[in-house]
Amino acid sequence: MTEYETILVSRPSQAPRVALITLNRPKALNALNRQLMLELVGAVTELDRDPDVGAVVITGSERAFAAGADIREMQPQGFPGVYVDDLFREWDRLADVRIPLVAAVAGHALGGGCELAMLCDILLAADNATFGQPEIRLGVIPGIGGSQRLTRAVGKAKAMDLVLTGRTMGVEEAERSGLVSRIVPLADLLDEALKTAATIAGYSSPVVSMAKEAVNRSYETTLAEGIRFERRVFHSIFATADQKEGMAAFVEKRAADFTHS
Ligand code: CO8
Repeated sequence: MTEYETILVSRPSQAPRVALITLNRPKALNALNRQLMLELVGAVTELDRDPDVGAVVITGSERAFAAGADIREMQPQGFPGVYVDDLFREWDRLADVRIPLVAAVAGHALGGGCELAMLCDILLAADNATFGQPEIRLGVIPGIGGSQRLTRAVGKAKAMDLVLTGRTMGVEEAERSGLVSRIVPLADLLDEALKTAATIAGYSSPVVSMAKEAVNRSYETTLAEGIRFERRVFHSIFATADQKEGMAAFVEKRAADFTHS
């Protein structure tokens, strides 16, 4: 496995077919600098191609999932540089992977940290998690999709409130607003995230990816197109061995043994 400096990648024994990525810049509250972005995107892309991995958990520390893009790194930059480098563009690659990403969020998830959590497919949050897009306080706006994904997740009223005031919201409000999938006690967060990921990884990988693709399609198209897309994908699944196995197992009253094919 590739060696990284800003993240830790492991394969926890209690969660078969699951990889765990831990953001690891504790002194900077996991601020997302360029190196971390490249390492994280590289690791996820590699895991996406690994047939032995069916889901990925991304987590931070108990104090911070990530306190945003690295302000110290951004501070000296000027327009031509950020434009030519297309600063933050790499993050988009996380939205393109087929493998499900489970965010296990504790502590601060601010700015780019909130945006990274929103790039994941399922967001489990510890009871100490806080969310916000405080960029306005720094004289900028969200730059990793926050103005778009937050608005789709929580609606215009709440997104405007957060993006224009820069205030932070607690986990209860975040769950009520539809940003968070589930709240979990801090002590159970990682176990619960690994369990969730292992459940997903136990299903048929191609079918899981199709389910993810179908849900994501709802963001990009009309209802009628989305429903046509879903039905075509649904029909195509009848060409998989896992559809045969899943339905046979139900009829025969036994557990399904998916082969991811
Ligand atoms: N970047 C760099 N370093 C950070 C960041 C950050 N985002 N957040 C925290 N740190 C560092 C601090 O500088 C400090 O370092 P040091 O010990 O060397 O001084 C260390 O982490 C610990 O932080 P604090 O002492 O501040 O810890 P507190 O517990 O007192 O406060 C907070 C925690 C509230 C999270 C506070 O650190 C904070 O407000 N952080 C910044 C949050 C923020 O504004 N995030 C948004 C960043 S901008 C962004 O994400 C998208 C930008 C899009 C721009 C688009 C351009 C194209």
